[in-house]
Amino acid sequence: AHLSLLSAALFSIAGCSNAATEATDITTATSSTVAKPNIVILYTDDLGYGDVSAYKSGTLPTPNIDKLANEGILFNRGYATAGTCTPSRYSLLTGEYPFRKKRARVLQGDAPMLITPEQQTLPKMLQGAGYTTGVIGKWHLGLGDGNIDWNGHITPGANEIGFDYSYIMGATNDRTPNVYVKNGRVVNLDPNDPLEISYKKNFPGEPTGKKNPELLKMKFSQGHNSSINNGVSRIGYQRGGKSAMWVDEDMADLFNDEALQFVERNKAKPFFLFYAFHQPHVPRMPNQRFVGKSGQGPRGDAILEADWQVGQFMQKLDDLGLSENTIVIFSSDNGHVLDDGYHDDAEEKLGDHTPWGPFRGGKYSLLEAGTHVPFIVRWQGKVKSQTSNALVSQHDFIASFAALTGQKTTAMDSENQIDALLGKDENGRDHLVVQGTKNSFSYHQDGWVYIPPHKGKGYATFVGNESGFSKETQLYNLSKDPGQTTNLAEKHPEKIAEMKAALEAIKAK
Ligand code: NG6
Ligand code: CA
Repeated sequence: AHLSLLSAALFSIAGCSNAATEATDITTATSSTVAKPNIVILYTDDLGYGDVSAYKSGTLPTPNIDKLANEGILFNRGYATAGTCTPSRYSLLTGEYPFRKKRARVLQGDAPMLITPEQQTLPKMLQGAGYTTGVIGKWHLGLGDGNIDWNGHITPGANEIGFDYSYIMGATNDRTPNVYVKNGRVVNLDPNDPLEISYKKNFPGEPTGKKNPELLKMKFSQGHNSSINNGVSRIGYQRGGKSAMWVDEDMADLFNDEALQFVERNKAKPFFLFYAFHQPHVPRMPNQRFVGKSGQGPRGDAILEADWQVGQFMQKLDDLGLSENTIVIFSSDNGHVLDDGYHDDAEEKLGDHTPWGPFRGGKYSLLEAGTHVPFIVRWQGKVKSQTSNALVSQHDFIASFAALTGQKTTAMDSENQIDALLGKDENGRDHLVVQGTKNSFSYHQDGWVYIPPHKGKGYATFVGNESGFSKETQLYNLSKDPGQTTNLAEKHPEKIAEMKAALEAIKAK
């Protein structure tokens, strides 16, 4: 019964009062009585809270993302579940905290598929609701069974965990293989030039960044000294597959075309699109059209390019008359980083810009800027323009959209926060666990954050972002001190005890 009430509530948001009166049992309702808007997640890679000008803390203009925010809900307290990519994406797609999955940490390009085909996922759940599902862009959740033949059918992959269509970069733009994989097959591969991948050793005679710096157009600062493609050395080795190798400067246009075509193909039926941008992850190599445009070097230019993609995508929805029937979410997998392995002037040309917003830390961090990310939801004509202070997390999408579309979820950590996500509830979650690197945790509750003592350096090696690791217990009152300047642990032993117990209980679940 509570489900039908919920659907009635949603239809009152949607202004479809006729549908609300018909919605008796949402679980068995026909498609005309359940809300089935298209759902799109625009997911950036390493974009900081302060990188979106709608948050008014940086100096880089992102007009298209801001427009999305102005027409929808700008969340001030939106989170990824981890300070790096793979674990955040794992959570977003499965509704599970990453610590529940052993291998949910930054994966190499030959790592086996992390999500098993038996697991429930956001796209699979939505397939059950009649959606056509697609993923375009960065994957980084592993592929295959541990013994991939890159020249054959690569499986299990995105298609086996709920995506009807996939056009992906398998890992990251700084890792081999530097090829796109479409529905389990490498795109543009010449069978006479088979692709081989290794993360152990180089293939004899192949150049590397370390041996052949003269071949590089962008120099590495740390790691990233292995195989070279397009004048950039990467992590990992590759040989062959030359006709399939990507050109970094064309990647945005390619994903943009793919995304627009996906929408065009599916305009007549409900679709879910996970559109995972590669920017501003390293190597930052935007198209020539954006070079020099930000005044902040390649990192800023890459963000402007991503902002352009957002604009193109929104225009397409408008052109097809889909804006009022599409929920668009914009977020990032983790916070900002400047030098993440290449000399690209990110630090030198930063100027007054503050990608970390008002927060401490950044990518890899347990502190706020690691996981407190841009978070925008727009449902044109259905949800009022507003800012929200509700605590929202990406791993709640699965339970929330299951509730919206009349499906069930088995995801153990995901909460139905559809009211918060659609601007009807100002509170959202009352607690949240987020992860830094090395199995470290922060626990949020009622505006406070507790960080247990953790071994390790206070700064991420080379990168320089604060890790948040400390021998001391940390406790911050985020509602008064978002910049985490004052550790209140000694003042509130009772709060520490309570939060510690709550965190342990969630971990033990
Ligand atoms: C690190 C890489 C970094 C980046 C990161 C993954 C080095 C020195 N650093 O190991 O450049 O690729 O992994 O980033 O190799 S993420 O956003 O996909 O999690
Ligand atoms: Ca990332």
